[in-house]
Amino acid sequence: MYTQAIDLPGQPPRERAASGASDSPADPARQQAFDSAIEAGRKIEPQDWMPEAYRRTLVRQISQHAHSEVVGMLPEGNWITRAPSLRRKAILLAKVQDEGGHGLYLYSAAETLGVSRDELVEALLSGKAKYSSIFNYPALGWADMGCIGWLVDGAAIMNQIPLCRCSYGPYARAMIRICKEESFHQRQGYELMLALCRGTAAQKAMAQEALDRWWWPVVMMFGPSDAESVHSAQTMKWGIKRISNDDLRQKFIDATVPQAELLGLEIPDPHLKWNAERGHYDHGPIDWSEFWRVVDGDGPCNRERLETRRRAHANGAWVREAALAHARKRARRARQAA
Ligand code: FAQ
Repeated sequence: MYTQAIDLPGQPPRERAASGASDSPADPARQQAFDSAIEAGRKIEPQDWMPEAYRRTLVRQISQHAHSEVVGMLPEGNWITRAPSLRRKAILLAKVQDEGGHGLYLYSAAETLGVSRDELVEALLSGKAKYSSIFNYPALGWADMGCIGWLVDGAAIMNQIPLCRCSYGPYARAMIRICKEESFHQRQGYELMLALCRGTAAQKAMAQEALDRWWWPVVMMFGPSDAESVHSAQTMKWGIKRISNDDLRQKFIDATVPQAELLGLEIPDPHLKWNAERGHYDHGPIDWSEFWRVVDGDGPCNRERLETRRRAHANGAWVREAALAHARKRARRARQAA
């Protein structure tokens, strides 16, 4: 994986890709063109003028998303060598590779906004950048592979489908492909849960125990309640976010309860109840103190996850150096041949 922009000799340094981004309110015509595009549902592309705050918000969200995909490889990656059959191993391997690919599309989408891969990776490794809280929980047993696919990918799809309509073109297009792959991920997780739940009593107990641990962290994945969400109002105005955190959380719960019933598993929420008047499930209170503790770096695996990423990055230094040397050599040869 390249983590550096390649500035080849003789070429000017790479220009900021989103060259139109500006803090200056000076040009009302450009602001007007941007506002009209957003209102009309037209995509904003890297070469278009955009307000600096819009650019920064996208860099924040897309890079957090990319980091989540990359750190998200770790809980499942730990289980590849312990998969119980060749079929399960092949599925898990493919899924984890897909998550790595999602990270790459998303870093590329963020780079179109004028940040370098190096800056983004450095923000993750230094602990400055956020990534999804969910990946700071441990995967303790094989049933966790089912729960991650069924619930974590299920929640990810719920959040990402509306992002396919995001106002920023490169992000929206990346999400279309990612959602197709996430759909396979969710289905393989549910199928794994189904196999466990139709298996022995011990296998079903494993599935229930994993659901008991993953349920609330997944419910929290959608982010703080709408009342506490600092970014939602503006990102919804800009057409980046289309559905609020609480509404997505509700959609996820409504879709997941019947799936748990089919598995014969019990969701660990004594307050969970169908509310015919609202046409939705009511759920119990969310422990937001746990959510913020994990987001602020003190979850069960935050330190371990960052250390693993730092080690992997250091161990991959020789690959990046070799790839850059190869690219320079090819560029030199191309110039000589010209
Ligand atoms: N974890 O004002 P809001 C996946 C932060 S991909 C950590 O509501 P916003 C695939 C938030 O950043 C999962 N931090 O923020 C997979 C902000 O902090 P900041 C990732 C969180 O941006 C499956 C602050 O709280 N998906 O699972 C979380 O409007 C299996 C205030 O919050 C995406 O990133 C959290 N859960 O809404 C991979 C989707 N929630 O930046 C492997 C794109 C909130 O001011 C295996 N992102 N925060 O310092 C989004 O849709 C949004 O960014 C939200 C948050 C909904 C995550």
